[in-house]
Amino acid sequence: MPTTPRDVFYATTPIFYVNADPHIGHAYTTILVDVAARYHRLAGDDTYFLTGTDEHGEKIQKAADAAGTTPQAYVDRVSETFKSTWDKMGISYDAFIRTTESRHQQVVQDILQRVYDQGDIIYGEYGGLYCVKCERYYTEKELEGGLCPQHEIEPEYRSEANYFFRMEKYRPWLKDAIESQPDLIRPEGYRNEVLAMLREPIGDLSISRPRARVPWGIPLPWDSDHVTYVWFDALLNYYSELESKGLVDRYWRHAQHFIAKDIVKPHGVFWPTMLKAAGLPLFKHLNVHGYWLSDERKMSKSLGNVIRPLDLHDRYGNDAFRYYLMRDMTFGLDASFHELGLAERINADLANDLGNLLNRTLGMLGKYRGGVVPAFGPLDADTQALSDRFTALPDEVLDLVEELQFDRALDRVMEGVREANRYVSEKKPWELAKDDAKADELDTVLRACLEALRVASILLEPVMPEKMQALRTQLGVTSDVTLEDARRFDGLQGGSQAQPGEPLFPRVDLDALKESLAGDTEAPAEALEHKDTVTIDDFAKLEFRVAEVVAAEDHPKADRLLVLTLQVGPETRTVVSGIKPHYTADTMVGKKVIVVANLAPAKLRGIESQGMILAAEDADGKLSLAGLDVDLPSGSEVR
Ligand code: ME8
Repeated sequence: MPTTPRDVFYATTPIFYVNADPHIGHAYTTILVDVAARYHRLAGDDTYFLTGTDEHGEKIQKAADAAGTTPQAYVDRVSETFKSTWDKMGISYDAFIRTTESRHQQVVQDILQRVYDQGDIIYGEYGGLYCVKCERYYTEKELEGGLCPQHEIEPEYRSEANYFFRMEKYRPWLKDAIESQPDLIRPEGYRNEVLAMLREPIGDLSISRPRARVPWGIPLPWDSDHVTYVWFDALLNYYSELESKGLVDRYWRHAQHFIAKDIVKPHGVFWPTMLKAAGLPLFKHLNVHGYWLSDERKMSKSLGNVIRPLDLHDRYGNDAFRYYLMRDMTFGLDASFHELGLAERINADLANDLGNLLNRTLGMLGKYRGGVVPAFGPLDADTQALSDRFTALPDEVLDLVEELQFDRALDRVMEGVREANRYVSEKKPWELAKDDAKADELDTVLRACLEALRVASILLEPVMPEKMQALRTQLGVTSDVTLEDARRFDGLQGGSQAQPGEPLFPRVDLDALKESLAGDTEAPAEALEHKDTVTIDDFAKLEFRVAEVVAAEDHPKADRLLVLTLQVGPETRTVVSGIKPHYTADTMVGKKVIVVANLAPAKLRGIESQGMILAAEDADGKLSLAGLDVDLPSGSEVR
């Protein structure tokens, strides 16, 4: 029987920029919201899960130019890549919004007009330091060593006549709102970060760009010479989705945004003040997680350390990958992504603890009871304790999920599984099986293990949807389950037949993995140096791009090195190159070169090089840069 919903859960991921394909950072937030949504659905909550893509702005326009295509064709293609990646990964989103959809644009224009009419948008001149990759101005104080803290690039000075949203006016209100609602921004560290921003003037927010410079955006309804600043446009997706579908009353006040720490300011400062000015209520929570680091650094295309989610999903299976991401990150803190860590986690928790309980239980059930699920005999104290532990788990797990402690929620279930394994070792069913007088006791032990597996499978299903259904199929349960089914320790049908199958989580061969990981980092460079043959797969790992040298200078600490600033499509990066005896700094500017774009960054005499440019060398050591026959835009791929 359908029950009345316990609660309402409206959850959003950031809408991702379409200037690059999805990496595991994007996958993490999306999987996280998927997991949260699945727990809420399991609890019977009225759940709505929104994701999508952020498709306007200068950065997208530049990426489209670099790809030699129109912005619309470009955003259509990359948005589809995001969508199909999430589909392949079984993400259960209820809606996928694109900011180029007319239903979204309409809501943005309506809200802009409303805020303009009430006098909260004014026209003025502004100059400041702007990071194109973040699409926002930075104050001197926010920069680290003069660089954008997110992208480690120097912001450019810009001054423009734009429309401004009178954000500063709402600062006292926002400070009060955050102070009076301690869990509005969670975890606390990020709440404090926003409160610290609000201790000083936040200024007014430039919310338009001249159309002559940035045509790719939503025109301001009262002045079509200007388009809407991408953040003002993008943040409104969370609301336009509901507004355009008549769902505001049902979901808006339950909104929970999930983001990483890179976009705390737009979400913690711009967004609430925009809502206030538009006369709309605040969201319920802003939930901020940390970064997945690769090589101990934030993953980014320009640093060449991006991990692609589908590679891992293909290699280890979707569910094991999801389990690792959820188990190995504590919400709010950074975590390091290591393939070896992923494999070790699979072996320890999934193959050893859970897989072992399933295999030994079904093995014994087959051997001693022909695979037929027995009824419980009398419950002894140990079995009762196991039952108590498992029936308490659903509430514990949901409470932890509510507090965003997904890692602890999973660990609670796994502790239960480990406890069940200990119970088997102590009860020694193989001994009980030798004594006919202990048949009831044996039934009890087998049944208790089957029930433990069933309950664990329900509570782990939001994280591992396919494998946990497969697990229950092996137990002989094929019907849908609810949270209520997890609250009982007698949910199986006595007399039903188990259906043992393939092991759910094969062990990963760690030695082989270590060898291949060591090989991965050395193979391409070494093979090229020694002119060994490489496989097509090795070659496909390298990414070559056309780059334009926009600045060059001598390395301050090395005679033979030049420090080049390259424009690679929309990205700017630094490459340190040993071409100096043959090319001087001033002759390099303006040249088109070919760069190995996904080389791990390396420091050369104190300056980090984010790639390598190609040059031919003759027997006398004379160099000639590899170039293009016909001029192509920077960022073009070389295959
Ligand atoms: O900022 N670790 O889009 P974006 C964890 N379009 N999460 C990561 C991550 C990492 N290393 N890297 C990225 C934008 N993410 C705007 C958002 S919303 C109205 C507009 C995830 O494509 C994380 O969720 O740069 C982060 O906040 C988001 O990707 C940034 O995605």
